[in-house]
Amino acid sequence: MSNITEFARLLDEAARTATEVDQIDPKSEMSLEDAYRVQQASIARRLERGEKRVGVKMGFTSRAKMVQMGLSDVIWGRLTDGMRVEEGGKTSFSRYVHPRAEPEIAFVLKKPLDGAVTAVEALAAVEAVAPAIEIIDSRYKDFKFTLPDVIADNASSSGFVIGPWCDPHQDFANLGLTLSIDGRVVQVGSTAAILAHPLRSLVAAARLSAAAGEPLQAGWVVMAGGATAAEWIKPGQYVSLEMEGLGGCGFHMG
Ligand code: OOG
Ligand code: MG
Repeated sequence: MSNITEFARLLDEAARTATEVDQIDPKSEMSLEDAYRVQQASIARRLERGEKRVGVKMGFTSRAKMVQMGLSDVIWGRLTDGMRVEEGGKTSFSRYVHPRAEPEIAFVLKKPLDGAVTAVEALAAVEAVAPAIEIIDSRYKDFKFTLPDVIADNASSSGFVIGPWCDPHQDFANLGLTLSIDGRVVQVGSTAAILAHPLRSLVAAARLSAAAGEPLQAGWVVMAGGATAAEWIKPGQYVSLEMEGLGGCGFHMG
């Protein structure tokens, strides 16, 4: 379908050049399958430019995020190495249209996870867990979108920062966390906000990725989704996350 290729080109170019675009499906007429086809084709363009696939991000896995964006279906997107921001490092504001940051927890896998798995099976495939910050940046004007829009736009995925990798055998079901900007706490929450247990997000990632024909691979990172609402980030700010028991991470928005 040429529409799919055309929307993929539009959204990939918008992301590449940090330029906002009109919503592609403001009336929500596109099927979710087609929206994911646009996402896949858009990421394929990044891979053709030499980026490497490194994992999956989950979206709308907490009530705080659903309420903030007015959508309630769990979505997912594809992560590439080009989206990685070094822990404690700097990312340039010019790479984004209107970035926001949100506190998450990340998994890295030591085994593939294919299809329907239990939480126990999912945990057995986890090499480590880490506190993480996602930088989301919708390519749509005013950060406004329908469900097909945001899926096509790779679930607003733009950057991710990962803190220290920790033993996954500690209990990470309900860890307190704070997100700070320039040292001022702006969001307080818990990993329990993520589907009541972040492992549920990994289980969903395994199911959805396999259904798309791209099962989770050993070495991939899975971002579990924002535990709180996201915060706007301005140039010059330092954004940091502290998570009970796991430590923290941060980045400069240059
Ligand atoms: C969509 C992405 C949602 C999350 O963690 O819930 C997401 C958005 O809010 O723009 O990344
Ligand atoms: Mg997120």
